[in-house]
Amino acid sequence: MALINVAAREIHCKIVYYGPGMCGKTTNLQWIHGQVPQATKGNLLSIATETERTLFFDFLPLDLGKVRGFQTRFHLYTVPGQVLYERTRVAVLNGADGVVFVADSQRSKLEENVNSLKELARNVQKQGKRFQEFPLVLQYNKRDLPNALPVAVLDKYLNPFNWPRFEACAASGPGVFDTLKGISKIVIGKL
Ligand SMILES: Nc1nc2c(ncn2[C@@H]2O[C@H](COP(=O)(O)OP(=O)(O)OP(=O)(O)O)[C@@H](O)[C@H]2O)c(=O)[nH]1
Ligand SMILES: [Mg+2]
Repeated sequence: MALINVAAREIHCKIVYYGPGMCGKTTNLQWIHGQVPQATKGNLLSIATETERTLFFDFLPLDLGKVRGFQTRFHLYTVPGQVLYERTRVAVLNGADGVVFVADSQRSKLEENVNSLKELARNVQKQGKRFQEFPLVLQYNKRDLPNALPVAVLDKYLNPFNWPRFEACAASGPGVFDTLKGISKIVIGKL
């Protein structure tokens, strides 16, 4: 649940980027960090192995302006995507106000995407929430690659509930902010 500090007139929201290994979660945060003005962001904290795979999470604090006189502070997190880190994902997911599920559009990654989404559903349900009603947007990343599946195919396998979904190339930027705006709108709408 979002943390509301009435005295300081601040709302803190936690957004988690979830998805299979190497789908581009960290790249999303790096792009956002590279684009937003200094005054509105904190430092991007990344804890990665030497191969740059996320070990625990990446963290980026952002100020997204005012909602009814309250300053909204967004805390963006990524999870480590490698299968064996599920316990870390559960911990990072805890208390999330919204999730961006980043899918890797490549044909060879379809099964990994499906498994990761199923795992997410399980973990949301374990927190006592209904997955279908959970604030979530999908991002189909790596649209630039020649082996990217058509969006209609990804929709068929990954979007049973018609979540808002965005095509992106996180490495070069297109779609990254549309995705962030999409989830922010949903999270703020729920406050
Ligand atoms: N071609 C292409 N490559 C991308 C895109 N987005 C990310 N990548 C590359 O995919 C690789 C993995 O990206 P990361 O952002 O580290 O992936 P991650 O989801 O954080 O991976 P884990 O931390 O291991 O879970 C990197 O080499 C990125 O440069 C994209 O839109 N297009
Ligand atoms: Mg990462």
